[in-house]
Amino acid sequence: MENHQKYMQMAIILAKKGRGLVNPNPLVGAVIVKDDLIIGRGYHQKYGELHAERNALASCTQSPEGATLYVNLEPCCHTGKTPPCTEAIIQSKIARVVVGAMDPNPRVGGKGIEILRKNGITVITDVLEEECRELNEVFFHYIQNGTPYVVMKYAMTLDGKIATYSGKSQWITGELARAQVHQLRNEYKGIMIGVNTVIKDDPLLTCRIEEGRNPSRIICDTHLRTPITAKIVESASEIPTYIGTCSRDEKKMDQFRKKGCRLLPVPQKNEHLNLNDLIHQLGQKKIDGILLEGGGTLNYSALKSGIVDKLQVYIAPKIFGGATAISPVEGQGIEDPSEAFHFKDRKIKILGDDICLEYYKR
Ligand code: AOF
Ligand code: ZN
Repeated sequence: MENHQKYMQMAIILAKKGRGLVNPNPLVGAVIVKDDLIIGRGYHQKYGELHAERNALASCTQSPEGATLYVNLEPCCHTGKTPPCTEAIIQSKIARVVVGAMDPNPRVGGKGIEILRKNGITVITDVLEEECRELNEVFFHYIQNGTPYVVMKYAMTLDGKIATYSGKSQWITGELARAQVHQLRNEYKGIMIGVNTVIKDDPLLTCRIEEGRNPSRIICDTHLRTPITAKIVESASEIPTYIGTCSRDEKKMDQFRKKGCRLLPVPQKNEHLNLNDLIHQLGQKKIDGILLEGGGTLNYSALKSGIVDKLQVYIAPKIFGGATAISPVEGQGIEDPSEAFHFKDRKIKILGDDICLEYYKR
């Protein structure tokens, strides 16, 4: 019995070690197996450094000649920041390569596998393909669109509130859900909020896990109303901070620049800034994924402009009530249920007493 799935699972686990460190490149892990014995393993550790395949080959405890290499992404065949992995695989006399998902990077896109086969290497594809695609959903989106993958994330009560009528929101979910959120802040390159949230909550949006890294903060601020004394602004010299704005008040913009903020001039669309334009600019700045953390006005604009790729909703077993207590998506809303924003491919995670629902754009 072959253990393709077992070894691919190991490659995925290895790949995950690169989370937060390799953006905008993919998470890749590789395992080299000979006579059902693991003789090498490696993963892509840092952006611009050696790919998983080369790290695995370098770690081999015996000759990889005749061995099988498991890798969650099709090996590359181009010279980028590093030479093609296909070359290293061929040279090492690996006999067989088992691939999880094909690489949609136009510089690879099936050519990696073709080269391996031309050199007499047996290639097996699509092993745990779905898991491998999910692992790199950010990369797959970014390499094909050039814009960040946007995840709208919020936590609410059973009656759909994100704060009480007095505006207080700490805490809705339990510890497990909150820990997962910090994990996401470590993984996603960007975190986006609207100016109202800055004014109301004055958040820092940092990642509070050991050895984690902070995401770049992005404030959507049509009229440049962010308080110059906001914590985000005060910490902008240490943590990359972007302010997307339609304001052209150079004097005011300079005050923010002096604090280390990066201002992105964005055209206006209706009463708000054009989110599609903003995410294109962020894509050019190598921001491959964004956690959208509200508030309600921005969430509605994001849904309306079609930039939301994934929804992540945490639900806590509590009820706040209150006709004026706010909900996750505000704005004008739709008039008729037939105009609803639709999602697909539901996933449910249990986090203690809370649940986490994930849906994808339809
Ligand atoms: C990675 N790590 O382990 C694998 C990658 O610019 P480069 O040379 O680092 O190449 C990046 C591309 O290489 C990337 O977009 C993907 O298509 C391919 N595979 N990349 O960063 C890896 N296997
Ligand atoms: Zn490579």
